Amino acid sequence: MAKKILITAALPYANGSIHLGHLAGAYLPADCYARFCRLTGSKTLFICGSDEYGTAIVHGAELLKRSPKEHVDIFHEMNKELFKKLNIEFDHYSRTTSKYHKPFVQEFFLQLLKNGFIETKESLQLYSESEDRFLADRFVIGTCPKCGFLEARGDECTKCGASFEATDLKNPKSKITGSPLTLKKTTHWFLKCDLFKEKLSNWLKGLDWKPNVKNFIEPYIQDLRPRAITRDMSWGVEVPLENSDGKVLYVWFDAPIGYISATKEFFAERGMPDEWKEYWFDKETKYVQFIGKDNIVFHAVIFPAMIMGQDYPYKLVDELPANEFLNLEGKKFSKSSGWYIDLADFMTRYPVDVIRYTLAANAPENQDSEFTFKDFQMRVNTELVGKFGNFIHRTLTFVWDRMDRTVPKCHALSDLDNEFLANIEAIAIEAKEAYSKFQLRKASSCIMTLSALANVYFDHKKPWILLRNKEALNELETTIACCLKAIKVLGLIAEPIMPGTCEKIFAMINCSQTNWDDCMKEEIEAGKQIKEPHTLFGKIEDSQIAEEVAKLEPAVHTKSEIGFEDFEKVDIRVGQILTAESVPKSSKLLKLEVDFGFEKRTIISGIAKHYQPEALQGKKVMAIVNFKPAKIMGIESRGMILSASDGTILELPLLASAPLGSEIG
Ligand code: B3M
Ligand code: ZN
Repeated sequence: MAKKILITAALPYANGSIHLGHLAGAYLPADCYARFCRLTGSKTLFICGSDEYGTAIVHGAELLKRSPKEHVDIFHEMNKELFKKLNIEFDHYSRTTSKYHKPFVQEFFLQLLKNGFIETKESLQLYSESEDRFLADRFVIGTCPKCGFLEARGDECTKCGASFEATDLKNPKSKITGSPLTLKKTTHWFLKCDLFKEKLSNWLKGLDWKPNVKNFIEPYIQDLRPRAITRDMSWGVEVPLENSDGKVLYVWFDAPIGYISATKEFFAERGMPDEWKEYWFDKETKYVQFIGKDNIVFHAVIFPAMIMGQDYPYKLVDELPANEFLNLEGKKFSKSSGWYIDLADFMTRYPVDVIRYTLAANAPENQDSEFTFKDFQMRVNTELVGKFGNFIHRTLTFVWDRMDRTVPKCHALSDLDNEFLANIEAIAIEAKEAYSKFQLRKASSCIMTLSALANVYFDHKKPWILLRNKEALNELETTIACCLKAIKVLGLIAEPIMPGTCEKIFAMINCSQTNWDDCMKEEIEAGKQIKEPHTLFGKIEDSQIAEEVAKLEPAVHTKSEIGFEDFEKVDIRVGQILTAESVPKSSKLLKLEVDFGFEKRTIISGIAKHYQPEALQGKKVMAIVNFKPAKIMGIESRGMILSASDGTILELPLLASAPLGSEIG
């Protein structure tokens, strides 16, 4: 292990609360790794913070009628609190609105400019005539230029993971109003990413990263072009140049620099203003960035290029464990459609460590993985309660009740004891290697393998029988001493994943948690008293799981907000159906003659599957009368009848006595 380790986890946007997917993809693996590094005695620094600029924030704040600052203040605190409850132990959790951040970002920009890596260009950017402003990134939706997904964002496609400029989208529209956008000239600063192609390629060749990361970025580097790093808006780090009013740096330019500014803040606040350089300027530092796969390009290409263009020797990332996505019961997590688990609420019902363990055991390391409630219940009931908790509890209650609460001596070892102890050693080595390679699935399975073996050993040795035979006292004591050793090692190898539980385990066996190697070497002193054992986990009932599943009702997605002036444009009137007949060659359409009092009109309506023509005669309905006339199956239709439908059932809202032609509003 390296002596000094710098760990960062992607800065979450302060635009919503983090969910299980974020936790599984970045924060839990990072926290487990940080805990593991601390356990092995490496000097470890674990840095994170809120990402507080960018269009996603401005958009989120606008929707909730708050200022961006009010908005980020709320979510920064909320996420910080959530991380604390989840036992994600950052050394420092900062934010990009911190006073340390802006000067750092501006300095980065100025050095890149001085070194010839930034150019200004007048270019065409997307402009909303109706909102009278340029729109970028998350304010824009359109068709992905790579995969054709219809709802790609202005800066990335959530379907295929492509990253691009908003102007690359086909049919770009305003996310707010849905109206099409035009192109308008504006001046921006561009990072000449293409100048770094060779350097990036050579650097990447020397790295031993997961194929999913390398395969993704190699072609990306070959295709690098200058990239706009400024935006026309007011929320962000201002461009530090004259005549740049209304321009701020793009959020993906400033955010990664947050890793450095947060480190500086951490040490500055502890009275060591230059100590951050011990991590960022020292080649001996091992720098590990934990991210989700959607953040690969910026961490593996753009931020490294920005660093390569600096005069100072900032560390480039050494390891980039980019995880795939975690899905929920077969679908993507989506707060807006109700398909998500509210973490704060979930933690009121289940202990943090069972959540951490389940996520670690299902970590989306090499492919997308699933969180399902059935699996959650199985992990808890079968694995944590049935294997891990059961072994620890049966051993400790035995010592407490039958052996005078005292740690026994270890006498001569039988073959079985030797085999058991060798297995404990081997599994601990395997777990150590798994943690050092960011393999949480493997580390979790080591915990369960050892628990299962230990239960088999206990069953085989039958200490409750040995107890009855005075001559077997040595064998009994040796058996229990071996079991206590197994508990200690379980407490060690599970610590990065279940820190709270392992603290309890160590307290019960009356040992202090030391570092990895010492813990493996030191025996638990014979003659020492243990503390009263308590069960570590409770079972999850089927009824609880059923309740959780029922909560996953997808919420209704309403259309984007409109003002009264928009509604006023729609002219809805009361009309009476005079005649109705089916349209030849169509199973869906009916041709209606409707009397609005001031005029009779022909309207084609798609209600044939739900109404017999004769049943409609004389009915008073509502219709939009200023709808553009349209030719449907060769017939001109002048209006649209309103109906209620959930996609299966359709019903016409009918009026009783309102006069023909009355306005609906
Ligand atoms: N906030 C993206 C995200 O939360 C972004 C990460 C920044 S890391 C410097 O997915
Ligand atoms: Zn796409």
